[in-house]
Amino acid sequence: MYKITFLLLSICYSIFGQHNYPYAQHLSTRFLGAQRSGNTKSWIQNMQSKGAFVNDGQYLGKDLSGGWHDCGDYIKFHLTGPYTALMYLYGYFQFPEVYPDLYSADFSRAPGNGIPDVLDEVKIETDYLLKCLVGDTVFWQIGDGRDHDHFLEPTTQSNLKIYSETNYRAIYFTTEGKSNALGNAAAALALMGICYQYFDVNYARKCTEAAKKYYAIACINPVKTADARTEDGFYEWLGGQWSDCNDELGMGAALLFRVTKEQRYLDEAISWAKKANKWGDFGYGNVAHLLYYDLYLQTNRSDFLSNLKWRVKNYKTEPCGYTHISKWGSLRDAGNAAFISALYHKATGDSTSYILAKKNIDFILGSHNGISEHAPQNFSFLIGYNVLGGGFPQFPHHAPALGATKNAWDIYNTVKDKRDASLYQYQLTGGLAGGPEEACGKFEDDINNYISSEYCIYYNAAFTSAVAYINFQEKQYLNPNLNINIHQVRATLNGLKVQISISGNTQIEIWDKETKVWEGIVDAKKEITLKNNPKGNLLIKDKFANWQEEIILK
Ligand SMILES: [Ca+2]
Ligand SMILES: [Ca+2]
Repeated sequence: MYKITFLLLSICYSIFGQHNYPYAQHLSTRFLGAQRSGNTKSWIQNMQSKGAFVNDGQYLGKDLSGGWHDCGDYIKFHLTGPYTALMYLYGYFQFPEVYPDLYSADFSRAPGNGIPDVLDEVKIETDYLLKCLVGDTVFWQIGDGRDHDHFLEPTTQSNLKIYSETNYRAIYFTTEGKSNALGNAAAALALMGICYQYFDVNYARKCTEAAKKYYAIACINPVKTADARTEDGFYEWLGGQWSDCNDELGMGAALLFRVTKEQRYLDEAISWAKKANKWGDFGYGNVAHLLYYDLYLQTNRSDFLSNLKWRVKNYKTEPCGYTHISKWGSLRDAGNAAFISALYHKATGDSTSYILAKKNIDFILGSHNGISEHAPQNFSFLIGYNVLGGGFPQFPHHAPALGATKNAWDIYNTVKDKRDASLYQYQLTGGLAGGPEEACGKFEDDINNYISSEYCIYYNAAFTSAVAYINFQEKQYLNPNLNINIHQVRATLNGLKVQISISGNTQIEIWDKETKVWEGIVDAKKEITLKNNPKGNLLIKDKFANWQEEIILK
């Protein structure tokens, strides 16, 4: 006889059609939890650990811990972090209906904390942006190239004395300019000031006040410093056509107008927008097209819509099904193209732009006939998403996922040479791969290939909002009021049968002591047969919503 433990959960997903877009949106949102720095309960560190890089700022007498690590490394940039926050938030701002609340900020189990998970995730970064503004000074980068000499898990690496023989990381600060980075920070905080007011009005106000200050500092000598990125050397290619900061300043001003209603912000936003780079790509160096969209909504001016239209109508798709723009981070670009096309569709109803957006998302999720040896037919480039059954990447260039506490480069080389994924300590669930290096070829799922196989916060950013738009458009809402039940466990000649019912769908695992005995997606009612009789009580886990429950066997 088995005593059954009943479980009621506020969780569900829905499958509509071939892909499971709500599930993809959830995975790509929760991915941000792997990038958390400081003592912010990253799910890719031991939860018992006291965090990593908790002493950021300490030698200046400041607490600059928290925020997001950039990619598979541990540097914190004001260029990419706030941009990422802005992209995630803008989707929520435009279609909040499709954003679920499945967990709390520290990944405690469902039913969540009453706050959409996307806001829980973004608040990690906005908390950090608030800390980094001290009086008239902004601390705009923490850590630098010395970080890349090591590949250890976060807590271990944060104890290394690699910064002038200390473990106090380098901190870069300014009292003017850095306008692309600070403009993005102003935009992200202003939008948080709008989105968070329904959950904590005081926090929202704090964000708004900080946004004003970031914007003011960014406006001091903006041209002089926006392209002088010699200190860090990572994003220095953002010189040239990318050095334009009119787009980020405009975005900051446009969103400040939304939250403050002070006319000067709108006037300034329009003035920046006129000077922005409308012929460029849309992405983390250039948010001009999002600015045009936002100003079109606010002013109804057709010139802004025309600028947006030019960008969208100049996207092409390759024969294999997606928009390929550059070798490095090609799926980041595909996600960007999808999001800006989705917004154009929202503004105009233009069906070809919606089709383009969806083609890019579908490609990323596995709708293709094979790209390379490592990306066969139906291979999904989003880790953990395997709805079409073609698999997903196993070898991310990502130090926290590798999780080495010592001899990291030895382990790295073994993973590379023997293609041994079992040496990773964590699955980088929700991470979006850099992608194919050629239009329809050369994708290497390889820890040693940081072009194909790096994973960054700003790769997932616009992609996630594009997926959310598909959910919005196709009414694939996540309903947080449905249940999962374990309602029958019985022994048979073929093994133990566990029957589970669920109103939507989720991915679960069943564990027998230390051994995973089953995993898969459960939707509606499912009977799972375990081949061997369990040694003890079974544990059923949903690692995404972070709950587990014992099935007590007597
Ligand atoms: Ca939540
Ligand atoms: Ca720019």
